[in-house]
Amino acid sequence: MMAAPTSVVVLDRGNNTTVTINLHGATVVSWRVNNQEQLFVSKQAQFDGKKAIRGGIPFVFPQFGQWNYGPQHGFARIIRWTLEKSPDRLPSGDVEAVFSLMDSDFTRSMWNFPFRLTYRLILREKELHFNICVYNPSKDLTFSFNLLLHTYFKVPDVRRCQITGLHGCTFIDKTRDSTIYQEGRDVVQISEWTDRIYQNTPQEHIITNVVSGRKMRVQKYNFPDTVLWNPWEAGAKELADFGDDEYPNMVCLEAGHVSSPVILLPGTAFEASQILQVM
Ligand code: TA6
Repeated sequence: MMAAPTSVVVLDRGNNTTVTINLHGATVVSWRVNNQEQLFVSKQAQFDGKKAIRGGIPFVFPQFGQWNYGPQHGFARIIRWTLEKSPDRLPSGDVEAVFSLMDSDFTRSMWNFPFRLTYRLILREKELHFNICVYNPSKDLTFSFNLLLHTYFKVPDVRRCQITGLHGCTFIDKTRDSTIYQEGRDVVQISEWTDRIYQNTPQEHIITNVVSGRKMRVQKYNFPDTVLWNPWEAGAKELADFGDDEYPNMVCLEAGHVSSPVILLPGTAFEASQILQVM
């Protein structure tokens, strides 16, 4: 009896510092720093290989949000990726692995373009690095896409988190008919249903009061936008794969290129990266 192909890849740096990736959507489903989990995954998350995993870091491509051609947030987070390079310890002691996704009959049935996605993760002592490359192998087709890392941070109580790096930015408020406002606060706190696409945000955000009372630094490159989301009480109840009582224990702060699409000419590549650091 052939063993089922593995769907889970673990990078182990030692000292109980690990990152676990489910090949379904190349979804990071766990990041433990000295045995402390940094990411939120719903107790009701589905791992049936059909829908996106509710939590961790779903990979959003080629569409952010509603899409006439396919599922919300695109197809990358609901298809199986390839482990391109198995976990490998670098001279620095860090551990890296590379995942890839390319077009298929399934993807072309929704979005008729060839593409090559490579997704490199590097696990450092208290940091997780993400390097993404989107390549257009076509000779004559230009395509456009959104790209976003839909990160669910685990927090003891979202109402006690403070988020910096949004002051002065315009944002699309999806809780208020997608009207555009400007953020007047130096420090943003969440005390209600929040679903905002902040535009042209700084490269760095800090979230206070994540797990163990620590801070999380988020640094992003070529991700001009930052999405902030918490479904709150009513929204949690509407999500079948999200516990009614789980909303206080998560905050999504998502680095992305979503306000405007990336336009990729034939034979060219787009690169973006993110660094998460426990402070
Ligand atoms: O990133 C915020 C958001 O776009 C919200 O509007 C909410 O829909 C969330 O994504 C989760 O979307 P999902 O398709 O994973 O249920």
